[in-house]
Amino acid sequence: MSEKLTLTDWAAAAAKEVKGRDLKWHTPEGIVVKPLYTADDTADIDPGLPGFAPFTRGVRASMYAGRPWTIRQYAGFSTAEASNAFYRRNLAAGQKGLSVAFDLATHRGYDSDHPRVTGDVGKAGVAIDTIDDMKILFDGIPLDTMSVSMTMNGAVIPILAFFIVTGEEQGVPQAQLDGTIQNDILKEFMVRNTYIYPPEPSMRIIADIIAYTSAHMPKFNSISISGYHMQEAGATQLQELAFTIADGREYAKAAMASGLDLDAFAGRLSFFFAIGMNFFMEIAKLRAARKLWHRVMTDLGAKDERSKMLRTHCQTSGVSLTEQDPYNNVVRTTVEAMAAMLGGTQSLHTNALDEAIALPTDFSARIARNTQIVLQEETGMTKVVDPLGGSYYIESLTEELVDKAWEIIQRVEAEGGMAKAVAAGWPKAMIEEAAAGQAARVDKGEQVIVGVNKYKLAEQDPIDILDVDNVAVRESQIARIARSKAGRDEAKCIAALDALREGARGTANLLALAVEAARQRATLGEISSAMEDIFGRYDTVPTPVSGIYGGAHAFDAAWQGLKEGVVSLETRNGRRPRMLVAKMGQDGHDRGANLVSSAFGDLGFDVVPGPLFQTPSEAAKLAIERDVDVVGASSLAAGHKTLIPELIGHLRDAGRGDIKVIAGGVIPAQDYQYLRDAGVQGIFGPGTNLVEAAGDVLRLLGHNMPPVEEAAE
Ligand code: MLC
Ligand code: 5AD
Repeated sequence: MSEKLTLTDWAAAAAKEVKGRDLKWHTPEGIVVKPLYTADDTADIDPGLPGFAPFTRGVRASMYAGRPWTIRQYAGFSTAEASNAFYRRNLAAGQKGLSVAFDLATHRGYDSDHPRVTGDVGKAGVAIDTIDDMKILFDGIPLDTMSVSMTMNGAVIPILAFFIVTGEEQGVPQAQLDGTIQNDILKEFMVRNTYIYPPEPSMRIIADIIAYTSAHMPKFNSISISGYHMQEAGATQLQELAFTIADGREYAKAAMASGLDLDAFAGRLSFFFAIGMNFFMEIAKLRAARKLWHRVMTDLGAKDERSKMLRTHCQTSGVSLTEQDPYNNVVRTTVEAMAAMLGGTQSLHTNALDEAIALPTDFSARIARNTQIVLQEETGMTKVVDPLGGSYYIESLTEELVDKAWEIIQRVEAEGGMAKAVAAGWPKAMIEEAAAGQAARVDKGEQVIVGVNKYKLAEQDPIDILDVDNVAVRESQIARIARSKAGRDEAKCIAALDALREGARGTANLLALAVEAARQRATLGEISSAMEDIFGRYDTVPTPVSGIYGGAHAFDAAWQGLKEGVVSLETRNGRRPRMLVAKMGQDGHDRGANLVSSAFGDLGFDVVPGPLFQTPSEAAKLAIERDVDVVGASSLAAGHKTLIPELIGHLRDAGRGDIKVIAGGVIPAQDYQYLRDAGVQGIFGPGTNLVEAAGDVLRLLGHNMPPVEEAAE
């Protein structure tokens, strides 16, 4: 019999194998992951049982052995007819729940005929202007049996009202409507930016919706408290976890403050997380989230155990996917989907392989959907509940995340809650710093992304992508708005809108009033602007972080060369090169724009961070007023073919065709020539290395730069 081996024996053996190299992994969360976990790490941990408090191992006793998670693919594009047909095809092919993506005009409360949204209609989701659109969207889809999620936060009141009245006109009473509305405004102010009203009335809207649904729609999830977009914006998993739970706590408190009993609504609060490539961290994150939520709700005084169950949807990470060598995305999404299921999600969206360039086609959507079906039906992975329960590593990582997130949640509480923290801006700044750090690691090759900074393809064939004919969609929407208005009783419609306006001034339930307006055929834009008349529309100016990207590159020769280039331009022109980073249309995805502002600022550029939601003419005006040398237009929501040529037109009309225009973001290779013909002088797609891009910009501004060496190689 050999002696019992100890950890010291293992450490000696491992050290010998790697010649003493340190094998600890310092994650962006500030967690030090060891190369080995043993029973010593979990001696004090009792994860409990699935279906029982604190639900670390899952909210159901039988979990997927009893019923697998819902395959719920988020989708929507162009018109209600096209999206309805797409949903029906997907349901016939094995999808189980619906999840509606609206276009950005709808998100921001504008009808399709509004002049601010010409580039956005039908592009990133489906255009919904009237109850007639909503009825077409769900035509032939029984709302009493199909659960429907709607990702809506800004224009929640008209959208939910349309949904309720659509049910009504299908013969489905409100009490039977099953689904979820995202309705999470705090993360909009933090990262996603499709808000309409200022924070205070926005929080009131949420309380009104929770009050209405808990009284009339017992099967409906009143909110989907979302961390997803934080991770997309660059948050670490720890930040995503902590801020999401803190947001949940804030909403529960807001609803209680409006007079509701916690247990009357808490069972219908729901969550939404991103699942990225850090496999075990993601599994631990979902387990930690459940344990934390149980703690928070117990603290707030919930009595019913159902009130303390964190039920969640997950979506595989969009930002983890690449334009380069896009078939790798199928592999990434599979790994992420496995993490979501091993973490115990209730519902899942798997991204399509063309994610980094366009919305899914039938082909890419099929592979994405089948990724889940294969996991559910071919692998046997659903047969055992929480199969990683008891894993030394997973259990100890779960606890570490719980403890670290709890510290952040306590800080939020100490400072008066999440609404105050969001107003103060520190969570957003923390996320942007994490994003800049991550971009620097990728651009320096320290964090590998296959096909982007390592194992690059010499040449890449373009793949077929979905292209929405935005002009045609807009015209057909405008025609339908006119028909809908022509068929209504104008006086009744005006009275309903007046009542809504009065309600906004007072304390009546806004959703109840909007349901009446929807019955009277008021449009989405009319309902939104009735409330805007009282609440106003919210605006912010971006404040890019500084020093993180530049700091990470401080000792790189290429970076130094760029800084010298900036200085030499300054010497030649008598001022630093000046760049407007423009965001046009209703596209609020500002991670790219903020990163560019921040990195170019670190290089010494004079950066003008443009406000969100400008029209092309407003962006041109700002560029001229600030006398910039170059405008960098960032586009992530498919408006580039409309908005950027218009911007160039306005600059030329004003006699400032000398101001150079470059474009960056989600721009498919198929569109490059179109943009070049329109006068765009540089195009930077997803996965662009900012050091290389800065070299290109300096060259464009007339500096004689040698090509920057590939940073990653
Ligand atoms: C589940 N059930 C079981 C069971 N498992 N019953 C017995 N045994 C088991 N093992 C029951 C549940 O209790 C429930 O009934 C019913 O089955 C449905 O299961 P569920 O687990 O609640 O799933 P689901 O209906 O799919 O709801 C999941 C959810 C919900 C609670 C997370 O909120 C949801 O669907 N969210 C989706 C959000 C979404 O799609 N978001 C997209 C964002 S995209 P009962 O009666 O208890 O309810 C985005 C991108 C962008 O945001 O644009 O930025
Ligand atoms: N259809 C399908 N997926 C979409 N996404 C956004 N809009 C749509 C849409 N209309 C997905 C992408 C993105 C995330 C926010 O949601 O994966 O990363």
